[in-house]
Amino acid sequence: MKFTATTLLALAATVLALPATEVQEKRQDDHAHADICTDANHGGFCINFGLRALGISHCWDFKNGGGIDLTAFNDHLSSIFPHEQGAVWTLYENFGCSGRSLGGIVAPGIDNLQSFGFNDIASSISVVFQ
Ligand SMILES: [Ca+2]
Repeated sequence: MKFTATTLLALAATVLALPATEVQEKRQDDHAHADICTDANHGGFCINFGLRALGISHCWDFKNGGGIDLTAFNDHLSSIFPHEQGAVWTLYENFGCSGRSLGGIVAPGIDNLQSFGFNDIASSISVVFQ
């Protein structure tokens, strides 16, 4: 097979471009997921909640907004079950990731937030990959 100079340059450009594309896709798809529930042990009302893993800079309030209504969880969250290994979740007492917090929540999660003095308290949430 015979390559022209143009073909070789095009191949080289393609190879060089791949890593940058992969990094960009990874960032865009950098979501973590967790089942969040209104009662202990996966009880009550649960949803599979996905959140961009950007830490406190992408704080999410348990209210109606951003295309999802999480008001049912505000001051009613009782158990949380992260899906991805390496994702570390934090719950906060108030909106805007403020007030008391309960961090270091990792898979398989917490069956009863009462054990950590955080039952029916959380009003916002964040997550990072570590
Ligand atoms: Ca609260």
